[in-house]
Amino acid sequence: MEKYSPQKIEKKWPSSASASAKASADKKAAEGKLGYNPHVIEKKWQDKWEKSGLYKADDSSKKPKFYCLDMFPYPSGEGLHVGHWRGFVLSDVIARYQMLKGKNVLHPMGWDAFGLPAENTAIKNQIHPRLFTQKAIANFRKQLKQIGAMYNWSREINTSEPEYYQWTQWLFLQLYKNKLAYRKKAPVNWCPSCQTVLANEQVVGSKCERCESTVTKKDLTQWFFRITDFAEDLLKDLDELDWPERVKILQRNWIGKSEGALVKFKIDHSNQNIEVFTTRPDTLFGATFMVLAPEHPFIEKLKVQNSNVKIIDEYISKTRQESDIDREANEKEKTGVLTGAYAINPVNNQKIPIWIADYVLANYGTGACMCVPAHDQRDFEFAQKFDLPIIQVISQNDQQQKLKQAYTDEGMMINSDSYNGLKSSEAKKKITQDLAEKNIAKASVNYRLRDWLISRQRYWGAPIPIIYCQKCGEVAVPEKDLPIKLPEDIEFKPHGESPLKLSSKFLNTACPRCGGKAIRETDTMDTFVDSSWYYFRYTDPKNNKEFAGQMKINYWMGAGLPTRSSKSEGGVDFYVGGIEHAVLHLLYGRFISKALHKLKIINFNKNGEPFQKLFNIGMIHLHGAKMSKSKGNIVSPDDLIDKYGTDALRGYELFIGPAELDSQWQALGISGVYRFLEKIWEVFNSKISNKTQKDSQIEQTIKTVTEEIGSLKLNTTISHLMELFNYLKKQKEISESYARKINILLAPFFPHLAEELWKLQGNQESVFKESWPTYDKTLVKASTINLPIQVNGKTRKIIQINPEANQSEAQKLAEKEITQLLKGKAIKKVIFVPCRIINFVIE
Ligand code: ANZ
Ligand code: ZN
Repeated sequence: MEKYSPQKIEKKWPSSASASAKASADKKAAEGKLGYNPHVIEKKWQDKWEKSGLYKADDSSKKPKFYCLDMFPYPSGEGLHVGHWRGFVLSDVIARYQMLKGKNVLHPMGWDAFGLPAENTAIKNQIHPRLFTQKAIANFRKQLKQIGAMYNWSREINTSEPEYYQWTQWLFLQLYKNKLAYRKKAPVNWCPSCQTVLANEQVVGSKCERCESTVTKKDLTQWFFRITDFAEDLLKDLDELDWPERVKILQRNWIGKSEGALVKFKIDHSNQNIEVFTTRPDTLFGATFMVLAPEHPFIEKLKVQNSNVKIIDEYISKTRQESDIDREANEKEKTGVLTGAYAINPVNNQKIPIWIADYVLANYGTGACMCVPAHDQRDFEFAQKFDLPIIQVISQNDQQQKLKQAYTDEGMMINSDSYNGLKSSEAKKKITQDLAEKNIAKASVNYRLRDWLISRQRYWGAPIPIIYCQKCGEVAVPEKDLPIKLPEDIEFKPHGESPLKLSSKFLNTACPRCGGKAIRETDTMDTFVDSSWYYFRYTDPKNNKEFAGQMKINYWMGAGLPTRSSKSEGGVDFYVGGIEHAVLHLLYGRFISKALHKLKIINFNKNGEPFQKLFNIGMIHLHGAKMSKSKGNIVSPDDLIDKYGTDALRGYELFIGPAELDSQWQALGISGVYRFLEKIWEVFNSKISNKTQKDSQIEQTIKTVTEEIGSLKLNTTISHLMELFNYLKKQKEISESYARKINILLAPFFPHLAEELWKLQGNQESVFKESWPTYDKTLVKASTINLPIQVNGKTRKIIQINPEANQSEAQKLAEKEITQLLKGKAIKKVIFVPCRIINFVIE
């Protein structure tokens, strides 16, 4: 990249404008034409837009609303790179398009400013996290303003400011009052390097997500949010959302619903039972041993009359070093120890040995497992290693086979007494029923989802508003006393306990109930709590009486789009962010919104779903790796803007590839977009005339661009616009009326250039006050789009359909295509998302 040489560059050009861009502007100047000069027009319009308040969302508008949201960034010291920019550009195009479609658009920005990274950087660089964060925010804000995005900056929020976290604390109190926040002692994931507890979600392959140290276990009293109360709603309401299927799948797997039964096994020579959870009661006759998790409470009782005590203790202490993820890993060689005790299989009274093994987890099901090596791969491996009997009870036909691995499919029952010959799926019901009559089994549902561990022994977060009184015990801070402010002068280096413990001014307080001596909770909240509700705050960011006013929530989060299916209408209309938030943030956000909905604190829609439509932006790669600071392959937008201007960079970010896919950054790609913008400039400055004109190519482009914005195919939109200008360049003249339309068409993508051209055509008002152009239907080809037909969420066929087709038209066509699949099946529900999918939910 060129170096800064002030002598060579005129005032108009910023520091390192590219030689070619400058040369071409010079050439035009010589020809007496005013060249395309992004550096002058971009800054000018950014200032004007800000001054005129063009993008201020109006809370009391009668217009329909459109809430367009970017996942707010965590302000790191590194600033934004072009990979981050991609999502911000995309959402801005949509926000501007919706504005031109006559919507009252809310497009806010703010900072997810609390959290470990800021604290760690602060510790490393010996600077207070608040100072560090403020500096990083100032840089981010500057960078984001350069995008020329229509952010409503007057609604900026910062989660680390008391004006914000007061309401995070208030949220905690609402959950606490309603028993959705509670404390318990639990083995937690502990990062020895960050010196803090991590949520399961923050442990990646048994390593700390942040610092990659190996995570260990520690028993601590911790605060939890009862997200498990919402497991079923979080699962079932996913169906109605206009989200990428892969995100839904990730959430479904995370919630992990399993239907099965609890079965009681008697312990031999004892009057006690051990209960197991199984998803396959049909395999009971094949259960040849039982395994307890090393943490299972029964083990203490067993040890009393056991000669194996030492071996058992050693084994247990070894497993305590391992994370659940390690313990469950398939590749892991099976280990275990015998307890010496036996259980009685309730279906055939067989004595089966009880083992202890780490592959059974303490906090899933009952922490005890009936083991069927013939039909469960883990049990199969365990049985082979310890030479335990393998009895096949389900078969593809009705024959026993020599099994080389577990047979996990359904099939025909064998070796199972009176159940022989039944289909395994029937036997599953029947065995459960028969045992239920004898009070030995009952149907049961299990979720993998665990309650959300929200306490952190760290400084840079919102203090948990709880006080411990010597007399009254645990007391909630009264709402009127919020915020509980973070003390500023504090030793925040980690030492295993919360740094807040070291501040006696913070720690010691009076009990709000009895006035006696008390101390404060010193843990702070996980930053995912801050981001679980921030989208509400944008609707009413300055409110100091409520977390956000009802009316404003209802307007901005209410049912915006009339085409939505019944239940989860409303919420944020368009939410853009990376796939890395598929589980954590998006699940927590849904949970908190649903919890507030259930507590009747909000009611903007029927089920509290906060994000109607989600878009995952693909990542940008360079030199074969995802762009990131740690890979050292970052391209900063700042230098490119210096060279080519913002509009060119915006265009290239869109042009690089389908927005939902990962794409390769090409250093020279942006200069092609720059030349395209020069062409636009030239056409507008040389061809407009007052003749009247009908032109099918222009009409067609209006139609195509409109449809492509709707289906978010913005890379092809840019190429269609390029084709249009190649065409226009060959024309002698363009009518004024077409020029207006094309000018508006360009505006969402290249707002500065479009605004300037609009002005040059003699318009006084902003181009964004116009409405989106229409086209002459008689002059365009009828078009079709691809619509996937799904059955129970699985794509079965893709049909070509008119993009404007409504549900009944689409359904009629689709049903015809999949008559075979629907034959004899009752359709329970049809989910239709225009231009996206039609999904038949059948029995
Ligand atoms: C007997 C059986 C036979 C099982 C068979 C499976 C297949 P999902 O589907 O993930 O819910 N299990 C139960 N509790 C467990 C625990 N705490 N740790 C590890 N495994 C546990 O898994 C449910 C199955 O995992 C249960 O069904 C149980 O094994 C095992 F052919 O019971 B099954
Ligand atoms: Zn008290």
